[in-house]
Amino acid sequence: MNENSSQEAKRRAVENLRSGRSLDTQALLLNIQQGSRSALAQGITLIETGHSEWLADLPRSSSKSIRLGISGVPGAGKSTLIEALGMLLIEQGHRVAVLAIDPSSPVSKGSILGDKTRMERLSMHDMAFVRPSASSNALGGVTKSTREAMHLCEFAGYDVIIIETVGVGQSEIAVRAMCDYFLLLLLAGAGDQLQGIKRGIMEICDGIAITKSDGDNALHAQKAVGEFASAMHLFPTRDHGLTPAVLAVSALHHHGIEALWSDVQRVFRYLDERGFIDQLRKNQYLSWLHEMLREETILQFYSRNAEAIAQAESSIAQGLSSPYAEALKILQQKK
Ligand SMILES: Nc1nc2c(ncn2[C@@H]2O[C@H](COP(=O)(O)OP(=O)(O)O)[C@@H](O)[C@H]2O)c(=O)[nH]1
Ligand SMILES: [Mg+2]
Repeated sequence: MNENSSQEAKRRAVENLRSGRSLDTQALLLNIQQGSRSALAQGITLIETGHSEWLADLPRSSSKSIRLGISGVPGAGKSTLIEALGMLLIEQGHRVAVLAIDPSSPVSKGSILGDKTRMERLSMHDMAFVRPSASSNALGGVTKSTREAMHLCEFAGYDVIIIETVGVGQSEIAVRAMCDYFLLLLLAGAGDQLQGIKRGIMEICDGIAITKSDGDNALHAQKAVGEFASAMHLFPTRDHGLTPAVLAVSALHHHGIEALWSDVQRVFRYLDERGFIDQLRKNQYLSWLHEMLREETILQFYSRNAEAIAQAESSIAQGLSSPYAEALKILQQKK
């Protein structure tokens, strides 16, 4: 019953937003388009708190930004690399947006603050937008809010979108589906190199960067590059036929960052020329449609049948009826 009333509250909030505040969101969209970073941040906050209906006014994106996903365990050097790469891209005239996904909420609070300081130069820069999102707060899931935030960033004129994600699992797969290039960061000398890596993640990445290739670690990193490069041939080739590049980088010493970006561009160009990028964008729009339909259908169903569901809950709790019988009864009601 609690569930129903909170869903009802969300519905009401959404209704308010639709009717009363539609003018505000028009203005918000205009400000975002004109490059206001605070408007963009506000827009993403709305999305993350479950208010994304106003995105109906967002024109379909015609921009072909480069979407780069970066994954690796905490401490692998993601944020430091993104800062270095982001600054390089800005020098080249790009506008860079960084969205971070961290599904582990209590732990992430600290690391999110850490990220903010680690991307200090980038987040201060006029040509960059850094959002260390606490997406655990996001209603409707990490994927949905990140995808919507990404589109909003593109609407705001950012032409490189970097999505930082932690760990291996569901969020990796989701981010992979959203990105044109998926980069896996690995630390040399962090235990059993090949054995420790999940096959799955190797099969979905477009490139591997061995991080912190500097000082005493440089030799280890070079060795790891050789090992991984030959190991890549043990994996089936990606459906587009490219073998992932393996590179050594040092974000601290700005080593290998240009080479990394060249590889991203190489892969993007290859995919674009063969129509893969357009296909990817189309598929994303389709899954966006279906996710929204699913979500809205569930909300509507629960709201329409609130009374019957409450009755069913009570008779199941009292042992008078089975969930199966009650569910059938509700589903068969004509409304
Ligand atoms: N020596 C060295 N240390 C690095 C490099 N990149 C990151 N680090 C350090 O590794 C730690 C974790 O980096 P961070 O970027 O926060 O990793 P994240 O958790 O993957 O985002 C920090 O103390 C960084 O200073 C690098 O290229 N060389
Ligand atoms: Mg980080």
